[in-house]
Amino acid sequence: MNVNYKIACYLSAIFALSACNQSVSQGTKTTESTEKPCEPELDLSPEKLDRFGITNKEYLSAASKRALQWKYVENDWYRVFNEMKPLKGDLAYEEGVVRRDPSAMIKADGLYHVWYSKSVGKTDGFSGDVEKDKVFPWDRCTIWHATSEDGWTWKEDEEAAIPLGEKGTYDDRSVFTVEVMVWDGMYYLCYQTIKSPYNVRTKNEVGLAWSKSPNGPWEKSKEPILKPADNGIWKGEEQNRFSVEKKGDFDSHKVHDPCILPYNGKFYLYYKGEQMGEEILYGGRQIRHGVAVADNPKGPYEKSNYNPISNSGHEICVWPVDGGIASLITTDGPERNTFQWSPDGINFEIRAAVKGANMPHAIGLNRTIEVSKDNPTAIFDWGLSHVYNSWHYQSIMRFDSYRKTSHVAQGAITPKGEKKKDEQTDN
Ligand code: AAL
Repeated sequence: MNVNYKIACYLSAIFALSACNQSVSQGTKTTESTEKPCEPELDLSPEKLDRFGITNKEYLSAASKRALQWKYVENDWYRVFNEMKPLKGDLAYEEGVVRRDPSAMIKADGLYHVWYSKSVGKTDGFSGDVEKDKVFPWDRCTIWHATSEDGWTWKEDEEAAIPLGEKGTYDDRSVFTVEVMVWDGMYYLCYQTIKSPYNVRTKNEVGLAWSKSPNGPWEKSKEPILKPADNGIWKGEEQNRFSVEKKGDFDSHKVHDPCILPYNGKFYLYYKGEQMGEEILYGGRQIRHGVAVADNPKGPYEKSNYNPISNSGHEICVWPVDGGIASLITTDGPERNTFQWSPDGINFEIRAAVKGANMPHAIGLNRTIEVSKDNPTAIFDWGLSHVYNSWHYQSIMRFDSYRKTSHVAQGAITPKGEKKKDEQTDN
């Protein structure tokens, strides 16, 4: 028996993963196994078979086998999102202005605070002179701050919270997609950075700024706190991001959407990685998530050996709950539109699917809402996200959602034995 195959069977038995009927690929050579295929251990108890409506355990379809391996099938994480609603005051939609990628919302001095990317003017793309043009809506952005008493009407500061760095520095072209962390009386903003020129092959990094007050002034890190892996090789000189000799790690091109959470006495910097030579898989972009851990908020951040920690998702949306870290996986990959949870900040499992309709894709979580083991997704009651008014202009809007744990017709009896009254109270 091939050694790799033996190991795969052993691991699948331990973790009850589906490594069955597989062939083992070694470089270009693929060996069909003649051994009896290894099968994951399945719970075939009468209760389990009855719950999943499986009539005959001798005839298990691939779908039934997968269902029997699901780890979490309860409904306590499920959410339904309503249509997003416009904000008022300075964050109402403004023609000619991009406001996007809001940070989490926090409360200080009785006010809600949010930070976001802001730029002006339309997007030119990459076909002209990238030294002069605006290549993306998030190009030539600075980071702005606004406050609100009620989360609806917002007042924007007169000046950017985080301006561009001086010419020649790592953040001289754009600073954007910001997140906030409050720790030990200090405020930290982490955000994406671009150094000019902004080409399709330009590497994207992450910067950090800190202040004693949410109103600044902010002191910026002299160097990025996170960089893409340096082990991919471009093919040729043309500005083509799909053409590579070697792709390198999952984050060899860009590190994006940073979000730092204090966790287990350390600081976990979650981020999205983009790989050189990105592919389209499962009908979505090849986007993955990673984490880097530090002893101090300012770093140094060390990438986890377990990266990538998600093979699906897009913008990072993570929050602590029940002693672990939860994550909303959106947009890309086979596990898109799922809530996931990990007991250790690294090993995430699916807890629920989320209805895609109305689901915001660039969520700034409302960190003023408390979550609990009993209502782990309460943090989605309301918060901020952005919408594309057009490719050129985006604006920040307010989302809200409600918990849904059963599917009951109006006036009928709920699983808890109560009468259902209206659409939004069937939990
Ligand atoms: C978003 C985010 C990052 C990207 C761009 C702006 O969806 O993933 O922020 O750089 O698009």
